[in-house]
Amino acid sequence: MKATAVAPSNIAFIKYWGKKDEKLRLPANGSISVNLSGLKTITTVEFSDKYKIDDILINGEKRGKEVGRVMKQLDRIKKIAKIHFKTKVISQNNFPMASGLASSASGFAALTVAATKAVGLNLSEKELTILARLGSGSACRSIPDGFVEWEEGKSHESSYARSIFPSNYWDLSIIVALVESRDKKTSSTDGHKLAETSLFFKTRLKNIDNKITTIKRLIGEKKFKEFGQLVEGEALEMHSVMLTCSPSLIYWQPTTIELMKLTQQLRKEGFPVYFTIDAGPHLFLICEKKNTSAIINKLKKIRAVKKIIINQPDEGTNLINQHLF
Ligand code: 2P0
Repeated sequence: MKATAVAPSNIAFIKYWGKKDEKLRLPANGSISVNLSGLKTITTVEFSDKYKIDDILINGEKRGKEVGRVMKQLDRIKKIAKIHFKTKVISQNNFPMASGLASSASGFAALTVAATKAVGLNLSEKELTILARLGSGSACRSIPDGFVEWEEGKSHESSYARSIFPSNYWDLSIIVALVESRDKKTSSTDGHKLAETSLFFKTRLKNIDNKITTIKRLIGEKKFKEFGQLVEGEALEMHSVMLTCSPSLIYWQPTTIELMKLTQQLRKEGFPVYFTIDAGPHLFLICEKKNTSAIINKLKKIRAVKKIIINQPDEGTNLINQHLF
């Protein structure tokens, strides 16, 4: 009863920020994302009566803050499979742990796919996304292939993710510029709770379905410039909600703003590139693949950028035969 899965992280073009049901992790709105080829989690799970205690090792740490959430997710899966064995889990990210890059999406996607396989459940992709969502909302988007829509849904069963375009549909690069930050980060789970304290939140929700319809059309037509403008505006809109909630959430660092301005400057110089930002200080620059090296050369000149990670749209979560133990 052992299985291993590899899951990509994802970045949202239209963001999930705010929940309408905390416990079920039902989002306040639907979201659209793409899987990232350079940011992955690999997880091996084994259920066995040979284990006397649960043993969870995440990025080499026994007592990481994620362990409690991992145990809860394993309990959900054991309950469905009606088994009571103890569990061993080893999970590794291929991106730096201390970077502040979110790992809950790839982490809970890999855990859910590996653990359900290890207990012998044969769930459909849709069922896997519903289950992963309970671990971490954005994790549901890391399971299907390529460009993904998370249907908001009105109930547990109707809030799931599905692929809208395959990973090879559009040759984009998503370049992550890592920005150093010493601030203690407010977790996304805590941040979501504050969203509705912003006066802008209601207005955002009024327009979000239109945005989702538009972005799907623009991806479908591969209209890069209009797509990029919408994605960049959406990131700024989500951060406007964050900045104006109470207490205010300021995820940016001075370098974040420097990089936003660099992106504008690059456009003036004729490079079509747009940014998006997650719940953190890092910039995700989006360009057509053919322009990747030109943009990287510009980024390398910014001293405050600690590391650059290049991504292409990626497949969803897959089972593999190479186990970590
Ligand atoms: C997103 N984020 O759509 C948005 C944009 C961050 C900013 O989904 O509480 O870690 O585990 O459901 O999924 C981060 O939130 O929150 C997130 P939980 P999650 O990617």
